[in-house]
Amino acid sequence: MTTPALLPLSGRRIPTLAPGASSFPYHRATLRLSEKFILLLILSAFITLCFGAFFFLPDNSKHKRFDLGLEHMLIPHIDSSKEGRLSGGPEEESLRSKIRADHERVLEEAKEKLRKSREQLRAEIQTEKNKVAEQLKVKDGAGKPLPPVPMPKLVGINDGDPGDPEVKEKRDKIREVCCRLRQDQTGTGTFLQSSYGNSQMGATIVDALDTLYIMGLHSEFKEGQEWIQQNLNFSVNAEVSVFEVNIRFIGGLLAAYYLSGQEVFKVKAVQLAEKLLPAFNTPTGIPWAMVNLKSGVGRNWGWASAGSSILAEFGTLHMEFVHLSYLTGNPAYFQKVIHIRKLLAKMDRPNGLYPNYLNPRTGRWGQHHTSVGGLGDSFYEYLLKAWLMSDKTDTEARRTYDDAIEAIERHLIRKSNGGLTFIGEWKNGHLERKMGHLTCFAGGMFALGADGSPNDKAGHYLQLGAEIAHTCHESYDRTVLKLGPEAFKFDSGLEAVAVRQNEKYYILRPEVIETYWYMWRFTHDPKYRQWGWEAAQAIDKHCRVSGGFSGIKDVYSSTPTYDDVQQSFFLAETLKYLYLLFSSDDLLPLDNWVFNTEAHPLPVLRLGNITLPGSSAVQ
Ligand code: DMJ
Repeated sequence: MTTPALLPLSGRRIPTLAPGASSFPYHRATLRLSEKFILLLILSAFITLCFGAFFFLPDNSKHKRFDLGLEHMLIPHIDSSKEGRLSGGPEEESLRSKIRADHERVLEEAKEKLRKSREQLRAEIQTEKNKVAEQLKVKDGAGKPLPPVPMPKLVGINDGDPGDPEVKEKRDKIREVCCRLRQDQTGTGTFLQSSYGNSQMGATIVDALDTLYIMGLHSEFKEGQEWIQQNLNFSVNAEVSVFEVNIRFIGGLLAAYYLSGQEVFKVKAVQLAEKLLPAFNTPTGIPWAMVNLKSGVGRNWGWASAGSSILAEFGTLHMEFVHLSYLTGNPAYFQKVIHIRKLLAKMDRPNGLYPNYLNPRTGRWGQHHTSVGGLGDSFYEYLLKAWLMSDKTDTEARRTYDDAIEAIERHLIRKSNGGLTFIGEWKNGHLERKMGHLTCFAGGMFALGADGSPNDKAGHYLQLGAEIAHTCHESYDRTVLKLGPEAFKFDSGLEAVAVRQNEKYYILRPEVIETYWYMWRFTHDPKYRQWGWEAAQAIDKHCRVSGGFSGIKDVYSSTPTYDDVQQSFFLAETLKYLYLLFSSDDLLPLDNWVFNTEAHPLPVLRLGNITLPGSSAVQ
């Protein structure tokens, strides 16, 4: 008989037994099977016991079993150093109720989230993301205090008392305007509203700060400082002009820093400058005209020729950016502006003139229009001031200025039939015999640049400055209100008068008074104070309104209508230049201070022994 083969548990085949042979191997296999079965039973009983024990043990023993030293992270309210003291007493009870409360709160929050709209949730997520990004920036060092740098020699922060009581009286009246303006506008609550940018950015208050300081209005200045400390915020979803933000905000903050030594102004200036840097991300490094402060996306004005950037905008960054590199030790700012200069130096210039438009994608000029007024003006001003600000070591800037002015004199400056010197505009090979109020600043620029001009032409440029001052005074004097129009002609028998209705307005601009002040400083001819006083009186008589001062629409009409805007440059420039005109010359002497194009004074950097970061030398 054949015994069926048995398959042991292991699956190994057991040899078949012959009849009469010993059955031992068969028994051994049967026993092994039952042993394993019993072992399995014991094992499962043990596991069941352990499992049960886990559930019946007190809670704190469970924590001990899983103690990987992470409890302070997983359960933040457990202080591991006190763990040994938890023994089922009131402390443990309070811990339990805390955990319970936390769970309930999380549950509530989850329910709350489910009730919110998709947009709300998205906005919340974005806010969280921004917070994390800000924290990371702080970790990366963006929040670190700025490195200490030697303060340039600050000369002439004094009262500037003119001595002469008559002059002093006039000066006091100008100061009163500023003071009264502060009081009026506190009443109406408009002082913090800006005529530029959005209200969170407070253009007027930033632009006015250094004027308050120079006038000795220290409690008003302090108030402004507090507002800036608490409210000035650049993390706004706003598209701003790189140029305007630079000259008004960065210039204003830097001047306030140098005058007062208060760190907050420097820190804010640097924070804002960081927000402008994305504007330089163009194929050529010529910045976009506008940048969104939040997204960093840049673009140009729709009206600019062939998508171009504007000469007076990308060419009016140098002073502030050099100071930013000086104060932070970060070469990025300096590199951006020196790159612009190098790029311009390589370009062909029609008749030696700089067109107002340059395409930042192609690096080519747009329309061949050249102006020393709107769209061109402060580019020339900053070449001269870069040289002055570097303690006259930046000779490349001076050479570029001299070449540009030579071409301007050859092609743009003429005498009218009535003997008035004017600066026209170059449009596609043709001279337009029209001068803008903005162009009137050039009188002051020529006087400022006279010393140091080539071929000993200092006298010539001082004279040119005087002639421009005279022409601009005529443009005021030939109006009904004794305030200058936006643009005036020298054509078809016209001499320094506006023709078109849309050129007859006066918006509290400073350029003419600015030129009077420079001319006063260099000549001390009393007529400049007299002309300045005429303008001050006309402004007070015709532009003053209940909440402050307003632009007017027609300077040839005896019944003025208002535009209802008080430009921030009225406080930054017009009132400041008037005040300086009636002060002594030792208040902010021009050997030590250079005024940016918004009249914010920045100290001369004695670079003789200093090398700016990122440049082997400034030549
Ligand atoms: C100011 O903002 C600056 O002076 C700028 O350069 C051009 N002009 C305005 C005021 O008129």
